[in-house]
Amino acid sequence: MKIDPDDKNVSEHVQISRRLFLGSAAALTGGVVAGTGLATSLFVPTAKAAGKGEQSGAVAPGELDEYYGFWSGGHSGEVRILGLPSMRELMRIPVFNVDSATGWGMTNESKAILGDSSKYLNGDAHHPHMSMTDGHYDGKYVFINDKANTRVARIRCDVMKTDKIIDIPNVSAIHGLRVQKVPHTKYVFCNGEYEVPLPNDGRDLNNPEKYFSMFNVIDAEKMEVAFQVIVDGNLDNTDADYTGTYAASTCYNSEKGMTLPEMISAERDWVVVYNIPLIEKAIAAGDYTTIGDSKVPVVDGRHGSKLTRYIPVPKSPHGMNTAPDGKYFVANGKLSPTVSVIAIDKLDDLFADRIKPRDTIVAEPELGLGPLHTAFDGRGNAYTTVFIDSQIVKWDVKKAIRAYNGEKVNYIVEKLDVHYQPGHNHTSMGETRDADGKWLVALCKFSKDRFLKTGPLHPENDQLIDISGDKMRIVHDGPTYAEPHDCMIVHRSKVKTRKLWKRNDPIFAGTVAMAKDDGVNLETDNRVIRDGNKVRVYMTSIAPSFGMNDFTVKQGDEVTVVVTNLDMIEDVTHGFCVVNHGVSMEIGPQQTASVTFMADRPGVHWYYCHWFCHALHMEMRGRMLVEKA
Ligand code: CUK
Ligand code: CUA
Repeated sequence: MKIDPDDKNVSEHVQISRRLFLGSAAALTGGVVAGTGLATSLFVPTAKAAGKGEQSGAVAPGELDEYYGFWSGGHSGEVRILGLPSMRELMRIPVFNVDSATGWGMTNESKAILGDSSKYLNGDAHHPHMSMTDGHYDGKYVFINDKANTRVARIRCDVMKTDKIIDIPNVSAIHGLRVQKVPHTKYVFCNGEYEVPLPNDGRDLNNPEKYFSMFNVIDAEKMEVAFQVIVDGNLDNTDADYTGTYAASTCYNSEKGMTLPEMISAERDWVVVYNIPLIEKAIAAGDYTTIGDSKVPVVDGRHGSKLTRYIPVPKSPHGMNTAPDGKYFVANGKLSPTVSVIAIDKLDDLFADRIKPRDTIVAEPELGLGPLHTAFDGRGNAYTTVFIDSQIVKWDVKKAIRAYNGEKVNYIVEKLDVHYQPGHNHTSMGETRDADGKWLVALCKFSKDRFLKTGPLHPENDQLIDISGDKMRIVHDGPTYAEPHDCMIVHRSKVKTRKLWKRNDPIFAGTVAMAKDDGVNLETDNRVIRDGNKVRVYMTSIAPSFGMNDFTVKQGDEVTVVVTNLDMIEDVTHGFCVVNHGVSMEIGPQQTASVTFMADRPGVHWYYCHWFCHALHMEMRGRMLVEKA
């Protein structure tokens, strides 16, 4: 799904400097607007204009943000797009949830993408990550996991819609997810979190010794599981290196405990490191098995395997983060006040058994209580969230290494209070080679007193922090609904979106093929096709009317309505909603969308456009006449 930047249908973010324009206009009029509220707001320094450590989160009305933020929606199941630094919510992308506005989970196109899992109405989306080429974001896809129903989804960034969702077999709950960064995102890596019997078909029900987790590797383009790796313990978070060779996951339950006291009994758990080329070789050599009905090749990566290594680290680690210089994996301690810094250039020696697992650890700085995730600024500093202390701890990686080697040196640069209990944090471009050290977002799990009260359930608090200067500075509190676990911040130059749908878009290709079979030209025809008690209603839409003012069906018919939006104007989206039938869908300009429902009650049933599209939007409606059976 490459998009052609020369295509006129692709949006460019040319920032017309209204400030400059209005500023010179003000000069021409002798500064008459000076001193008014308008003039003041016009001269609020923006991210671009500000100097080091003085960035403002203010983006004036009409001005564009510098970054896209992709936020996971946690157990809301969706992905949200924010603009940074304003933290304005720009869009929601339904993924694992059902969405009333767009009809996601109701339309035939979305059900085809959801596949068998369309029966689930919930999801738990944690880790959104964009595809990369040579360690740089390439603007193609965003991948995200569903912990609740063990799925992985792909979002196409040209239209910002989910285009693939797959179920991961023989594992329970997909948690950590990252992309292969180098040479490009051929694979998406994701962790099965919980331990289950293999296959989980009723055998070994109460025999945890026979339970396992697996590391899952997905072919990013085909969206199929390429292979799985059985591991000891369980798996939490993961990240990949910048050579394309290694990926690493944290394990918080090396004990394979089934209860909380059992899970936290050991003083050390571990990081599992996977050697991807070795695993590929093993599979090519036929050195794998399959599990149950699944055809996915499964390799054994348990202790003693050539394909993995286990690096002991203190108690129940959580986050796993690769430094943008490609030198380190950082495993975040959670129950230990430390993070463990693993030197990636020592991993070849580890796999060759020239060194011991702990010899790969080059620093283990003590940061505070409950380190969960670490981000980087590209200037040698790391920023770790400490959950219990409610702080962001900025630390110097090189100094932490010197301290580990016995030197008396203070590696803590600054501790900043955040509000409150942060989980993930993320820096602008910080998970790529292009880490630019401008912004840090702290995703705080509690907001307590930061906002007007909304009853027992409070929003969370995503805080925007200016890290461009010597001191960290909070510039914005951003209330969010359950529950952004993670986000990523992508410079807008990396993202090119379409203004209109392409008529041959694969998302609705199935519907186009159905129309072709029915001899219907979607761009011109408004027709009803009866096929037994199945009725297909094809209509067009151009603001402010549908191509059909009414259609007639019989009680008991299964009705499929296909709407093709012929509008060619950017931002003119229509909706199709049938009153009292639980039917609703979005039809963007040049899009075709369809929905199937039962005409189970005789009578007059109005359908209407629910997307405000025109001065005569209220009049954009028609009748479904249902004859008595
Ligand atoms: S996890 Cu939620 S705060 Cu799912 Cu990345 Cu750490
Ligand atoms: Cu079309 Cu409202």
